[in-house]
Amino acid sequence: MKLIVAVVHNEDAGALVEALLEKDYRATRLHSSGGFLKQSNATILVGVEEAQVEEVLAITRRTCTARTQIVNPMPPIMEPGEFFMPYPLEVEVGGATVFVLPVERFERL
Ligand code: 2BA
Repeated sequence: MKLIVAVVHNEDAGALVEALLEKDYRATRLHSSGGFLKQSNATILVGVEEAQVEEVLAITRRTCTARTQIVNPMPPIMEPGEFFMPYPLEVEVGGATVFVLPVERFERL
C-alpha cells in the first residue's frame, strides 16, 4: 500500500477530491500553507494500493493546474540611510507537489 501526499492549490483541491471520490478513492483534505509564499494551500492524503498510484496521479494531473503568483519580498533589516527597493517576484506554483510513501500498516478500526 502507498500513501499519496499531494500539495495543491486551494482552488483545485475541491475538484481533485470530487474526481477521486467519483472513482471511489478515499481522500482527506488538510488545510496547509506553503513555507515560501506563506499562502494557504491544500494537502490531500490518499491511501491506495500500489497498482492505483498511477491513476491517482493522472487524476491529480488533470484537475490541478500550475499558476503564476506575484510575491512581494520582505524588506531586510535596514541600517539608517540604507534604501530598499521591493521588486515583486513572479513565482510559478506547480499544479501539484506529490510524494508517494510506502505504508507499513493500514487499518480501519
Ligand atoms: P511554497 O513553499 O509557498 O512555494 C511556492 C512556490 O514558490 C514553489 O512552487 C516554487 O515555485 C517557489 N519556491 C519555493 N521555495 C523557493 C525558494 N527557496 N526559492 C525560490 N522559489 C521557491 P512549488 O514548487 O510548485 O511548490 C508548491 C507548494 O508545495 C509549496 O508552497 C509547498 O507548500 C509545497 N512543497 C513544494 N516542495 C516541497 C517539499 N520539498 N517538501 C514539502 N512541501 C513542498
